[in-house]
Amino acid sequence: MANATGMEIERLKETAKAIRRLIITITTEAGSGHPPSSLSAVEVVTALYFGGFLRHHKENPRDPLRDRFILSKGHAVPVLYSALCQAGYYSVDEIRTLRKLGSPFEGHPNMKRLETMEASTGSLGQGLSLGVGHALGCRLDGIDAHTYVMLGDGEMGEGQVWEAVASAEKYRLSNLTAIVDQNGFQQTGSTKDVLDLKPFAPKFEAFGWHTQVIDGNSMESVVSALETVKSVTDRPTAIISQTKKGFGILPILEAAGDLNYHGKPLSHELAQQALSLLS
Ligand SMILES: Cc1ncc(C[n+]2csc(CCOP(=O)(O)OP(=O)(O)O)c2C)c(N)n1
Ligand SMILES: [Mg+2]
Repeated sequence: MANATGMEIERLKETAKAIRRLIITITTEAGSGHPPSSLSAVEVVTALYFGGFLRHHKENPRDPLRDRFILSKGHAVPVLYSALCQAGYYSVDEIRTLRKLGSPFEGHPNMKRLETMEASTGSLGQGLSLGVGHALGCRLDGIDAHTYVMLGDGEMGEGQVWEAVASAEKYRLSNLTAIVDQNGFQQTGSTKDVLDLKPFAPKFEAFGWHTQVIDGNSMESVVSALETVKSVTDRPTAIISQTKKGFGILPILEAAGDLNYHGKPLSHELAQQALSLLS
């Protein structure tokens, strides 16, 4: 979506809202899951799938020529199921089976159950290494495809992430983009309190990556950052996406006195309130 018009941005914002509604609906119905972790990532996932950045085909999800999106913070998979539903891959009824016994819509992405899942993630720290593999593999096969990996800010404390950061630069993987969903929280509290890694941008830059810091809940900023990524042809790219965990339903989390609200679905009553906020 080079030079996205105001109308296109508005369309993406409406799509983001619909995806947020689906996230609330399916996690409340499941009675478990991670709605706030999913909600912070909505603008990025929406722009990738609906803004023309991620080449994907409903008819052939494993097309070798596809671009890849790896959700390394796999617990946020309701955002991905909801985006794929919105894109017509799955019906609402299908994704409503989230976390139910026998459903392929598991609590974390399972690539053996769903061919739209690029990687089986959930054990944090591994997705960027998988992304390096995809990016290298595509290059070796002469495939002009881009791999995007989304990581959590808590996840950045995993040592394996930094091995992947170093190796991506060694191979000058300009077909790889890491997106850090910096929502300020992880499982047990604020990311700064649990393990304060200080600003991410200088670290990526020190490893030789092209790096942008953006407001990740602003569709305009996300679209513009993804456009910039396309112009970088000599090294891997990082987007530090500063977001709010639970973006879209913050008044509800505030009223509940828990801005992290990690790993908890909304009650049916709170979900109704959330859906009217998102209408
Ligand atoms: C290796 C590993 N350790 C611990 C966990 C448990 N866990 C699930 S979510 C989470 C917090 C992740 O925080 P962050 O990466 O910031 O993602 P957010 O939920 O904030 O989007 C943790 C520690 C895990 N899934 N994998
Ligand atoms: Mg986080």
